[in-house]
Amino acid sequence: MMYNMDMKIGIYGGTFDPIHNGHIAIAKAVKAELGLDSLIFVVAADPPHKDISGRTPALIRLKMVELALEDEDGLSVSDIEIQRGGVSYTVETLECFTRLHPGAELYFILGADMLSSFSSWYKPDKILELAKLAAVQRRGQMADIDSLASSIMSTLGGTVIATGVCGENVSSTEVRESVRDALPISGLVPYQVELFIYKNLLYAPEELKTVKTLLEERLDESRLEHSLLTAREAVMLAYKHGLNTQKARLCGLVHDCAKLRGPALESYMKRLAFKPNKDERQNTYMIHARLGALAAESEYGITDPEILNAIKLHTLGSPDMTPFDEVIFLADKLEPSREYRRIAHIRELAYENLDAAVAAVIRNNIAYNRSRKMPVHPSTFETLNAIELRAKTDTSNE
Ligand code: DND
Repeated sequence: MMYNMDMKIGIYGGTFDPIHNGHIAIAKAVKAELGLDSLIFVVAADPPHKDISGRTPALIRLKMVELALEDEDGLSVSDIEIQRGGVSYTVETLECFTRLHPGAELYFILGADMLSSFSSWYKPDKILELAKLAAVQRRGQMADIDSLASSIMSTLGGTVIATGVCGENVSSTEVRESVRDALPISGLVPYQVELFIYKNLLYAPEELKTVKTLLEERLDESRLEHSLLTAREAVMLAYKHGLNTQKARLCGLVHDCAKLRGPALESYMKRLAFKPNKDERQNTYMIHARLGALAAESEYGITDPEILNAIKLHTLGSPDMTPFDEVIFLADKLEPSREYRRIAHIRELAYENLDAAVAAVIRNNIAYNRSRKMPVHPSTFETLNAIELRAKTDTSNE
């Protein structure tokens, strides 16, 4: 965007670890209330008031802001503090923007928590010479921003606007803790940010990162991404159906740990002393399910029978699948990168009725195989009949 002399530019500084829906709603509301021509998120390299060493690298936080703002008109992101390096003093950032856009009117946006500590920032009087402050409230932590604004103006001068904007009660800490605890974050961050967090296993416990490192050694990039997204879908489905989300996430992540081909599969089977049965020898795509359960136990140290069983059943299913088995089966078939006819409908169904969704996936698979003149494994029909019957019973009991 071209900047004119008399433009009003909002500067929204933050650590954004990660950016959340509250930040975006605030930016839009402040922009509208103050009639700003543009609003720039500035990602801090090293915020002066927080020790973020060992946390998410600045370029990753920047990437998440870029993803979040992809479709947002009038909102953009700057890497000025990252380029500058060192401690991200706001005064230096505002000096840069003043040089870049001489004559523009700058507004620095900040939450009430930041406003209350503003007097102790580096060169606060200089900040107020360079920009007006625009303070926003935060639901659940309401502060008297009118008094704070008056007191700053009387001691330091400048202009502090107590806007009428109030951010939702959401925080980056809540997002990080929710991911750590395997709770859904879909309402907290934009969809693309959510997928990025899962694909990169950000904020996840160390044990999972160890699992990812092992998977990286075995699986190609797209299989690994599928596994990470299956973990995401498994969390969402398990949460919706009242099941253990931590177990579902781990199971989703490792479900394809033995999905190898050709010589790599042969040597993996040999290494784990796995003997394929007749069926598996004829349909080699089936091997990874039982082999995966064996690998999960011997290589990844997973002993939970519920997880091991769900890995075993995730390809073909079985007539007596438990809800946990169904969650993993469905997460594998419905994760966000999957695309096929009717997937949107089946996804919706999966959040209402697991049996009905499993039956729909199986019917879909049968139709697909038939259309390509590929055989359908005989057990599929037995499973479909049993699950369809259960789905009908579920609906008639509602
Ligand atoms: P945070 O890490 O606190 O921001 O950083 C705030 C900004 O202040 C950064 O640009 C810092 O470099 C700058 N700062 C702080 C202290 C000293 C100095 C500079 C100095 O130069 O000496 P977050 O990523 O956590 O959040 C971004 C902003 O959004 C913050 O102002 C926060 O208060 C606000 N916010 C909300 N406001 C209302 N409702 C919510 C909010 N969530 C975040 N739900």
